[in-house]
Amino acid sequence: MTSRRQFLTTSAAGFFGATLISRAGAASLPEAPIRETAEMAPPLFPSTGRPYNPVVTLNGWSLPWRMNNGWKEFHLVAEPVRRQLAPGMTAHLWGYNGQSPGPTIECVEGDKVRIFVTNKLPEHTTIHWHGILLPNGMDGVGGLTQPHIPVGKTFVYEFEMKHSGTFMYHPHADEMVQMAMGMMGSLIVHPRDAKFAPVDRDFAFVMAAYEIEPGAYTPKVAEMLNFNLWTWNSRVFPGIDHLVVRKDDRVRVRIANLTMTNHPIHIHGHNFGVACTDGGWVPKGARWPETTVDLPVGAIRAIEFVADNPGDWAFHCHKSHHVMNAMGHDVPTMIGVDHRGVVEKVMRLIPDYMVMGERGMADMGEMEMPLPDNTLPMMSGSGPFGAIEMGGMFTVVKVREGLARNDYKDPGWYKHPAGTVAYEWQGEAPPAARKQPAATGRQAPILQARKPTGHAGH
Ligand SMILES: [Cu+2]
Repeated sequence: MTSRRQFLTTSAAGFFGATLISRAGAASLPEAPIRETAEMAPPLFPSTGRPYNPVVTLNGWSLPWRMNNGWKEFHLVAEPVRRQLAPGMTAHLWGYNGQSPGPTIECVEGDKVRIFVTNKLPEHTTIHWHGILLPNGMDGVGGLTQPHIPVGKTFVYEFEMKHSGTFMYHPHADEMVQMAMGMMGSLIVHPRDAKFAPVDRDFAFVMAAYEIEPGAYTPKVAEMLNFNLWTWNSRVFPGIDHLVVRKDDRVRVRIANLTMTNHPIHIHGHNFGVACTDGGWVPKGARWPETTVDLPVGAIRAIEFVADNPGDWAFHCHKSHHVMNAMGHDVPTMIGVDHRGVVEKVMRLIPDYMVMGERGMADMGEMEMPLPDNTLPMMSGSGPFGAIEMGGMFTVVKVREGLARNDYKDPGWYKHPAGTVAYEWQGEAPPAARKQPAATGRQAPILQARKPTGHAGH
């Protein structure tokens, strides 16, 4: 298995399973390609098997396969991995074939699929194929439908893809630990009829949450609700790929939720319909326009829209504490607190003491604070007009005219036509007209600030 570690480049040539077949031989395990970067791979167009229009996985890739007597064979290796969450922070996670999440598996309705799963974790595992209608013994629930896959062993799953749609895979063994460590991936079954539900751009990602203390590398696996990193495909803003889209393209975004809470996913400048869930396609007449769709835990939604509005459009979870990163979100509320006179006294004790938050927290988006090694500030990232003040589950849909069909290169920031950007009022500001308080003789209320006592429950 020494060749297994070979590094695959992002060039399309590096991804053809076919080139790996002859070496592996028909009666042997298929090769298990490995990828060790978080860079978006170009779509993997099928060189064998039924044709389909491939998806693009945000900060990810699709797993090559080999055809073997009518079976499509994949090889997943469960193993410890290193994942860069964004520049400046790397996590020690568990995943598949070199990354967390694992590679996207793509096949076609009617395909007979054989998936080899090798366990290189320090404990046993299984894989459950979430949403797939399959024989009970292939469902991957350790102890219930199969023995667990022991350390060092390889198990084989065989089933037919009876229906198309958006699914996912994850362990059904020591779940709280294995999912808290990042074991998951997208599973796409394309329709056999290429004219069914065609789109021009088709994106996929899985949402995962981690609790990694600033300076640490490994998630706290016993954590139940108190996570501090909210990720799309184990990446946080500003590390999440932009969704580059040609104007008037029909766009699908397939989103799976393997965090332990719901996420209202919101797009700007467009509206969408939910075209597919992990239960199947939504009939056209049953879709309604939305700009936000709530994703329950353990659910998948594929949204579709026509990108008819050029620009850089925010695309994010609407829970504001899910668009921030690990460092600094346990500071007390200081709005309205007057620090004058206190700062010098504190600085005699703590020379690095900083006054923060007395006018709100926006300053933190621009502040160059000393950080411990390996963590990310609560809000970061910059745009053409300054700090974006986000983290976590936030990225940008870039709608541009004149892109080529499969061009996902970053086109840079949107150049707004003259006169289309919000601007400062240059005239005179009217005096603030405020009603005088009635003389009641009562004292003005005293503002009380209460420090937050933790952030459990999200
Ligand atoms: Cu969220």
